Amino acid sequence: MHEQYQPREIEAAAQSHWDAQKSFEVSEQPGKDTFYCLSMFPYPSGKLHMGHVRNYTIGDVIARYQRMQGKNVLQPMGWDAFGMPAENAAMKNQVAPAKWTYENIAYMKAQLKSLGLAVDWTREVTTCKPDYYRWEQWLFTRLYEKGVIYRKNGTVNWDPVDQTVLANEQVIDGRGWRSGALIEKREIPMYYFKITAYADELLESLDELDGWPEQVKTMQRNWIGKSRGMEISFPYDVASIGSEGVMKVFTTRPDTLMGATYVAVAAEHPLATLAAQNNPELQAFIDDCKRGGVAEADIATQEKKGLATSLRVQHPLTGELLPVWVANYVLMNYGEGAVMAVPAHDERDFEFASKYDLPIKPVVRTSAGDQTPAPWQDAYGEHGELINSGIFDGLDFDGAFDAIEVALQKKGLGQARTQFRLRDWGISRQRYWGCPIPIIHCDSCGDVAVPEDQLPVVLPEDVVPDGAGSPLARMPEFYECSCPKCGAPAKRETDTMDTFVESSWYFARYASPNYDKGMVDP
Ligand code: ANZ
Ligand code: ZN
Repeated sequence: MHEQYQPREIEAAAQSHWDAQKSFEVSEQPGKDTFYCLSMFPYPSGKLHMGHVRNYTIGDVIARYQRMQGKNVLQPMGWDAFGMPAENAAMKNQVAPAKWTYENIAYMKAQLKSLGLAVDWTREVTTCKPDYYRWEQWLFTRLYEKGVIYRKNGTVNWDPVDQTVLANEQVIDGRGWRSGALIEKREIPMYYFKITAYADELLESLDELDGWPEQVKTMQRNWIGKSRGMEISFPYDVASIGSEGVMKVFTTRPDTLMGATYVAVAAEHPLATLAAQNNPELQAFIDDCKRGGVAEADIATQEKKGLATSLRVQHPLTGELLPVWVANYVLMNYGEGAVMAVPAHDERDFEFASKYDLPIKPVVRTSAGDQTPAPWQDAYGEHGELINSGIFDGLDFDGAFDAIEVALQKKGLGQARTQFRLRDWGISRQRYWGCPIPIIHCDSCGDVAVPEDQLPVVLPEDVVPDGAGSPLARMPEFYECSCPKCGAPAKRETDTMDTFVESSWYFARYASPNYDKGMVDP
């Protein structure tokens, strides 16, 4: 025996023995307990880094331990092989993303193998290969026909110099990473997965997830973000707005309705646009708000800023006229893009009202029992007994919720509703190195899903992108086609899917990676 551990000799011998024995190849064995040890598959970025080694070693320890317990253990490995880094490398080195990716996979696979992981390599999946992504396209067409995937306009970052759409991470301090040009927001048609239709199901299923850390489940719950509240309409003051209509808000605190002292809208709200028409200062403020980052976390922490407009709306119950403000803390894509502001009981409204000297009217008795305004230090956000609220005085939160709903319903100005924070998933990317979206655009038939017998829509692999938009959009040999419905000349979609679509289902493909009659062998 050697004094010292000799990894080259010992491990090479063990590994060639495992290879010869097919030690880690698994098949179904009725009666034997099963264990699926799934580690997140790597992006083939070039070489393994210590993070990979750490991660896959942990998985390997678990897999081997379970094997020693006598279980039939599946530990697969594959490649999350589409994505932007391959395009960036392609531009830098003038090499096709496909070639770069396949070379990285070969290199990293050799490295992974030298680690001697107990992986069943016969189940390797590579997401940029047609035998994988054809099933993703197949799923897309099924979901599209069911209406679970639909098309609508979405906002993208547009680089006016490079004439291309940029991913969020390619925008640095509001400028394009290559051109340095100021980025504009543009609306273009994109495809969406209707995940909001499953919001309740997703939320309820979290309760059934055993063994997951509570913080992770909480993060998921907050991400789905279910709120019970009320949609309340504030009728326009015709004298200042110039037309009839209502401004809607979503609130989780309808019990504080009698304490609303102003309303605030997002910079993108139609009332903000209207108010800015002959108000250059307001227009400049709106432009400034639109330029800022769109991340909710940034918006929550930034300094609250706003500008008054000359517009007024009526309080839905008292008819009192309330001023309309444009405020940077109101998000356009949540609720109705507008809030009824109750500075006495909402933190953000309190900060704003204090700054701009707007009235603060308490309508919930604090636990200390005080009820008259004067030197308010902070918003009181707890539920409690209503005060200063006329006929609703004395009610608690639930009582007030119901009574105010009834009062609003009588006037057709409000009703209870559930609001989710979750958004539908926009999966269109204006990039080359991704799974082609299997849609054909026909002038007479509209958007037609590619029929099953024409799948896969194969991505040409010998292309070197140059950064000026997707090369597919400049390749007639790719996009020229005929309509599957009427046969007329038509145009193939040139956008590709977000690479998270591939990494959403590879765990299932590992179960039957070579099955060619469907996504997974039933
Ligand atoms: C009045 C009010 C009074 C509110 C009060 C809170 C406390 P969650 O729980 O996250 O659903 N809100 C509604 N739409 C908004 C938007 N587009 N941008 C920013 N804020 C918005 O939050 C619901 C609350 O967030 C709503 O209830 C509204 O403020 C605000 F004492 O309405 B509340
Ligand atoms: Zn047609």
